[in-house]
Amino acid sequence: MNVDHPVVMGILNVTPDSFSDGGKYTDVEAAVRHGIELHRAGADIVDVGGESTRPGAERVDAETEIARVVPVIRGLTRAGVPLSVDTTRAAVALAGLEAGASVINDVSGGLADQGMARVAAEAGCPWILMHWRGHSRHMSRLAVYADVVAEVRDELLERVADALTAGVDPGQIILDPGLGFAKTAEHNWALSRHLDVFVGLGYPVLFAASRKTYLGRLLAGPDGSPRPVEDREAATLATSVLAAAAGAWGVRVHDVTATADALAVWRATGSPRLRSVPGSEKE
Ligand code: PMM
Repeated sequence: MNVDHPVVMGILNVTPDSFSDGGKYTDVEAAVRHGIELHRAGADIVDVGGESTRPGAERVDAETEIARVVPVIRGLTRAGVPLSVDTTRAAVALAGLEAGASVINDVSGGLADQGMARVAAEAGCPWILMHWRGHSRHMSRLAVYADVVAEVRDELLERVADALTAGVDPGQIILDPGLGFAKTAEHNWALSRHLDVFVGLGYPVLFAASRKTYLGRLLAGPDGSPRPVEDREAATLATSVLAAAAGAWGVRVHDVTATADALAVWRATGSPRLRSVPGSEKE
């Protein structure tokens, strides 16, 4: 299936501690219900994650991650919802693919688990390679760049080179600059401003700003306190429309209904290009 708007990836975190939806969908039925709602609201893909990557988050083990995501992926696959599995672990990616997911969303771009490239190469599925420098617990220490746009680009190209060496086909690769992952607010703005640099690399680009801390900081109240997570939606919509205009392949968001509305306006106004939606052929 091709769509004439950026692919909308709806976020479904089956975690107790993700920054926006943590704790809401820890039981399988509620998670599956929400995933179906996201799809009906216009999500082309639903991204199922079982480990929080919020700054400072502690890791969970692979068994816990698998136990969280697999039943939800199975339930959503039965309902015909195209899915990605959001994980840095090869074992979890494999379990997610076997349960019905058709895309690997790896926030470490293959760095966290050397086995991920082999899983992606063997599955032949789309693999989202996000820019990453280390696990969430200590990533804020790694937010040091002389030229953030050039360094993120070059580090992503190293991830691509490793993936290709492992036998991954270039057509499987989707890039993501990794907003908020070892990035300060200034770094996120610079990457947003220069999204064309990433689009120009020739791979589809995913933009994932939804409700992130830098938007809360931008919209801080007079006392300097960041805008609460639930009140960052209008700012998120602005980022999605700007990313669409800059040529992003997709946006990863919490509020799919609002995003679909905003992108409908962009589509009616602009000059849309077709994007293919992985996994949608199953429907
Ligand atoms: N951010 C989060 C989780 N997964 N995946 C990609 N590809 N890009 C991201 O920026 C990204 C991600 C953390 O945010 P969440 O708690 O809203 O899922």
